[in-house]
Amino acid sequence: MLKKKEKYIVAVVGATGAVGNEMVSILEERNFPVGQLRLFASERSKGSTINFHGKPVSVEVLKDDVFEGIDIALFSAGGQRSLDFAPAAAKAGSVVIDNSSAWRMDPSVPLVVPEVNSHDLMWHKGIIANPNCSTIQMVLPLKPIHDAAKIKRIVVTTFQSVSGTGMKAMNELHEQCTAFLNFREITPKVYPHQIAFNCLPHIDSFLDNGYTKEEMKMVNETRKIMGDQSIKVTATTVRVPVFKCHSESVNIETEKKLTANEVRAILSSKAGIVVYDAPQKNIYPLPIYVAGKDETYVGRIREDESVENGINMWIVADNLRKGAALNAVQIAEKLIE
Ligand code: 25A
Ligand code: L14
Repeated sequence: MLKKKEKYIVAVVGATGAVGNEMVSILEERNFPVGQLRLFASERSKGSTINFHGKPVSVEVLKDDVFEGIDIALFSAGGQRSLDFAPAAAKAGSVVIDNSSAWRMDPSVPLVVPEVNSHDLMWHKGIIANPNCSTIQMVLPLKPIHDAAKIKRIVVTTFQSVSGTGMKAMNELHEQCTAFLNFREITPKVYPHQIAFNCLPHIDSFLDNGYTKEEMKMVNETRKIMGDQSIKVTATTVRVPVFKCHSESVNIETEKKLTANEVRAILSSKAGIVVYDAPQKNIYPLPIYVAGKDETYVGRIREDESVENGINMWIVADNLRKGAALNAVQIAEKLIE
């Protein structure tokens, strides 16, 4: 467990990736009490450096025996690395905050969005899981609505940016757009189809039930974070040619009736949420404006006229920040509070 200190030795595993990079800059921005920063990636990145508070920090190769003395280890190097190295880190006394899906549904691992269920941090045993990006931005506004009116069912469709897949996918979208506009041939590499000027109803791999893993993560993680197995969830996850921010069309049915104005009032007072909802003035959340922001933006709040107690809304958040790196750093902040 973490002992109270003035400054902590913090590691970022997968530091050269899209999420890892963001973790380093968020630790700096929020002035997290870092005594020493250790950066890890694969052999490929050996010798490269990343600046932290104006000073270059060298990237080291990840090995089992590097964790001695590290207080907090933020992992974002893919699921396999988390399975392979998080237990060794926890055994060495580090608290691991893991961004992959490897440990999320393990009953001995808390799955935490600080604004929603920071109480679950109490029972961690060395590994804490950071939820899926699409799930984080959905449960953040839905939890206070659930507390007020009990959500019975959620129907969600996502519009997910390519940065969720990592740096390679961001480069691929850029290259395909350039190729398309110059009448050059496009050869997909990261995704099974062209992503430029297209939408792919396919994120992560397909399961026997016809859903993707990403869709089932939204179902199972939502229930675990909200602490309510009775909530029914169905999801369709779609990759869109956007660089940063995931958007979501969310429909909920509640036990108690809520008007659109009541929902706006509930959400307006909550930390981490911005109600951005004046459609007559063309005001609604957009990925290009929410990119780089910490808050989750909610708009297009309206009553679903096809059912008795239903609400529709449009939710946008920066998937690399609240969806990944920021949420992980906020968990670390709670731990040292
Ligand atoms: O293994 P998985 O489960 O399939 O998942 C790996 C993918 O998950 C992304 C990650 O993006 C990667 O594409 N990812 C991780 N967490 C995520 C999250 N929460 C997530 N996506 C969404 N949500 P990435 O490429 O941006 O970051 C990868 C980071 O992990 C480091 N890493 C990889 N293998 C490692 C390792 N670290 C330690 N030990 C290992 N064995 C990786 O470091 C990076 O920091 P790197 O040194 O390998 O990357 C340096 C540059 O090389 C590029 N690159 C990555 N893979 C390849 C590659 N270049 C060529 N060929 C490749 N196969 C990276 O873009 C990086 O810039
Ligand atoms: O479970 O957009 O963290 O491809 C990693 C990949 C979330 C989605 C996870 C993507 C996923 C992400």
